[in-house]
Amino acid sequence: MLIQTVATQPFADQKPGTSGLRKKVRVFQQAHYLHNFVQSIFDTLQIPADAILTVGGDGRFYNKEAIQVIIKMAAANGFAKVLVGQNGILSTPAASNIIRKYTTFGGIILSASHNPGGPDDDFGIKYNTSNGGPAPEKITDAIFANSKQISHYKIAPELPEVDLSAVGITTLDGFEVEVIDSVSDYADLMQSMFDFAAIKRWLAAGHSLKFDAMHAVTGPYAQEIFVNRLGAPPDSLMNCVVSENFGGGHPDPNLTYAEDLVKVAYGPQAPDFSAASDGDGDRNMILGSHFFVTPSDSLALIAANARLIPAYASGLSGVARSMPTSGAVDRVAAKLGIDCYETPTGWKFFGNLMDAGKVTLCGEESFGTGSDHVREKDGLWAVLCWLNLLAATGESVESLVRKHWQQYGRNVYSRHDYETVPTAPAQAVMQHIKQQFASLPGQVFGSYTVNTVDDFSYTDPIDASVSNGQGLRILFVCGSRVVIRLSGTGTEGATIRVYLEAYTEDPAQQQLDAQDALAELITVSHQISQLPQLTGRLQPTVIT
Ligand code: G16
Repeated sequence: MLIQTVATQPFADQKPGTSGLRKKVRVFQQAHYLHNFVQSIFDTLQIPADAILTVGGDGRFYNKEAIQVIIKMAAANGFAKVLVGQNGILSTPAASNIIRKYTTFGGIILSASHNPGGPDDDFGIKYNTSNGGPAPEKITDAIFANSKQISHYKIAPELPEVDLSAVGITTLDGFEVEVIDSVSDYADLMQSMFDFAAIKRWLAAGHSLKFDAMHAVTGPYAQEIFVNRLGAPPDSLMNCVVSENFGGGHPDPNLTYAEDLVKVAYGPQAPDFSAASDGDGDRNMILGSHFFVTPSDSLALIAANARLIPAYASGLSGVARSMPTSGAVDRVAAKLGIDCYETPTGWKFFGNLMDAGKVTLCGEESFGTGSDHVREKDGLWAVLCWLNLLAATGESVESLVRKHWQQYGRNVYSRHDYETVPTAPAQAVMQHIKQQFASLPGQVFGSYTVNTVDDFSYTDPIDASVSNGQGLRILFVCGSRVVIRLSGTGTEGATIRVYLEAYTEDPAQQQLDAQDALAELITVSHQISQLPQLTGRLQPTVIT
């Protein structure tokens, strides 16, 4: 096989963010841009002679072109084989499963997750290691270092384009590309974990389900699992045909962007259970009839009731949450007598804990929930957890959550996002808070007294690696808190995230809408951060 070495120049902006490199499609379309990053990944790896690479993406614009390039570069860089999802499709959790099930060397996932797709929108690429999880920081730092000094990349230019539409094997000079069914391995895994018979009975008894794939990758997975295997009526699915630009929408399952589903869930014919997933299928939103479940509560509730799910019938080894996620799951862990870990934002921080057997369930406020069945968060898994719990208890979504609050108290929670803020004022907000680190403790703002302020730092309990600068925390004497950090997944300007949390055992307070219950804390967060004054933004873009 002819292997060409192509001279190239470094790009300065290939630093992976919270979850891989995410940029506008047009940035990736620049000559050599994608090639440089892929070579920078391969240069960090010691690739053995029999190494297999898993490749797949969320079906967004530029997915198929990028896959052809990656196949040619994998061949030139010494991989023996590439496993690729049919039509280039693998949801992120399905890719993680393929890496683990077929013990491949690692995988490349093409996705910008919940960000919009299309020629003027976003694309992304990330590397997952052989445990199926996103590469840890030491690898992403090495990839970035390589990208800054790259001088050439290797490619097999004569390898023919692979027909991604047909399942099968193509061989060339000993190098193999296998196009695999994107759905069946994942659907089998789900069927092995949950009580499908009970969920089937629950559906057959007349309970209703609505799932919104937001025109993104979970469409074919939902068809197979909910309709083909669980017997849900076909109209239980909406927006389930994968489109390269996600129907022109923003495939982010929250109350703002999943508005088609929210209208149904809060409408006159509201189903018993509604859910949505994002661009690459790792996020989830859970709704009951006229009722929204925060991701933090969802994690706590799944943990509290996990024994009702066959895969977790023997209990949990421990749980973990990202720092900005509410402390609801901590209370469940305390009651169960298991450990609860607090990590920085980013699923990659859960990998070591899961590999070491220290945690079974993990979750993040950013609509991510998952377990050690793969090493990514998993949208459809979370949906199946809820369906299994509804079937096993006979309760409604709302009654399950309200009973949980009665038992554990409620961590009233909300996140306010200020999207596409110019970088300078966003940095100014962070600086303004940091400048007050010494003076804030003890200060009184209305009914809130500041206890401590810090910039969250994490030492991994398994490999002792340290991650600094993971978010500013303002902790109040009463146990409430405000966390402010800049998103690491946006592609335009900065997104400021403000996380607000207050704990209450008062049944009357528990009934309040979160925005009402948190109103004073929101005002206090503005006073301390000066966010409205420094950014000119008076309202968040998205409230969840
Ligand atoms: C990624 C990460 C998550 C993280 C989320 C939000 O999710 O995998 O762990 O919580 O980004 O990060 P940020 O607040 O920095 O935008 P996804 O679904 O975008 O891959």
